[in-house]
Amino acid sequence: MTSVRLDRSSWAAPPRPVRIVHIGVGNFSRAHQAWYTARADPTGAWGIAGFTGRSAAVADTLSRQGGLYTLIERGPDLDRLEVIDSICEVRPASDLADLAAAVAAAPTSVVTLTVTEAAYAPAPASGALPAVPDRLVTALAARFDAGAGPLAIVSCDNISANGSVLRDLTLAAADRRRPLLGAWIDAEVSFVSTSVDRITPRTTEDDRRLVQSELALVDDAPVVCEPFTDWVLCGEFPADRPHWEDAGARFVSDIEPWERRKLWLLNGGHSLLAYRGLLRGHATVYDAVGDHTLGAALERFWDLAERHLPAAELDLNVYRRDLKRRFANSRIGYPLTQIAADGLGKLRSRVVPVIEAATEAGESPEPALQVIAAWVQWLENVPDLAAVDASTDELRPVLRTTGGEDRTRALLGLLAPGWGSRDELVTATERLRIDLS
Ligand code: CS2
Repeated sequence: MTSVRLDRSSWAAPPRPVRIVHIGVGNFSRAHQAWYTARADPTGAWGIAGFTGRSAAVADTLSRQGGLYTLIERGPDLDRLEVIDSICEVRPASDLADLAAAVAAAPTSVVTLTVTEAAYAPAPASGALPAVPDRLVTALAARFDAGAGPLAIVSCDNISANGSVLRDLTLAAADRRRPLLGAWIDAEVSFVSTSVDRITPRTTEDDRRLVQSELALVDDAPVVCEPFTDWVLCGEFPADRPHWEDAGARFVSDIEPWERRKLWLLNGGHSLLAYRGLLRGHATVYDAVGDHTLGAALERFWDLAERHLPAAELDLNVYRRDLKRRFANSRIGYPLTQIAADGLGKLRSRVVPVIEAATEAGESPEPALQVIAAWVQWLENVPDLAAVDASTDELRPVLRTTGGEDRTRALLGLLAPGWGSRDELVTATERLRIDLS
């Protein structure tokens, strides 16, 4: 069978008009928000202009393909392939003038972001604000100057109260820039908090070959994800938005229970399996969850977390049962190294709050503390720190100059304010670390 290159010349529908700007085009946003938009809007009224995040590599490839790519939904038994056409253009993050122009354009009503947890943290040494809100402020200033009216900014990163955190950072960055800008943002720009969920492993050469053999398409940028997907949103859309609910998204008045359920149970569970699994020689979530010791540790962690979630509202039995099925999807092969990366930023949202909730209630946090202990032990053996954590500047001095309990203390100090001086937490973590080593 002859294959054709996937690009706009082989695609019947015209490019959609841009009404959404996305910052951080990567595999996850293409498996999630871009899929929701394509699914919710089959008539093609909503197009996305994408800007890359940390890695600009995908910009060239996707641009060559006119933004088109294949989404491979990988179930336990079969793959379902579909070409997604909601992204119309993709540019590198460095094109700040283009970003500003896209956000300032009157038809743009929504800006979505997937920029990773680390992008929301101020620089450790200088306390300087992170770069993403600064870029956002440049873009919002252009919209203010253009008189293009209100819009919604939708954070889709795995941190709690992501919309509110981004709002505070953006307003702080705006205040430093121009006096009236902050007031305009406050009045006209809404920051929507969301909980996002879809397991999206890295794409492999086999996936590219699969697209070629199944669809006769040469696609250099397919994305693989599990069939499950979830999106919970909370906040106003002062301009317009796609009917994402038609694709299954849920709009709620209080995001906290939903984001906690997802961050604590799924992401926290992932990190437990990643650090403990890598220490035990496993490679994927599927391998780790099948290890009886880790399966039991996961249940204990979930039991602890569940005691601090509003059970009635969240249908936790069903959620946990589904999670087990999702983790046991052998065909996803989700690499533990992918989860282990950027632990400092990730653990702050997914494991630290569980430990805090347990200690405040006078319970032993040990089922959650083991994740931190395993992270500390895993960091010990990482050959190239820069390759596994964006917070290298914070971690490197600690890893270079300390060892044993001092190192554990220093790492806990980085994870959460005051933790470095909580002796009982440091001793318990160090004891668990030694058990895992
Ligand atoms: C994972 C997440 O890599 C990780 O840290 O825990 O990417 C996880 O797969 C997604 O949040 C699932 O929605």
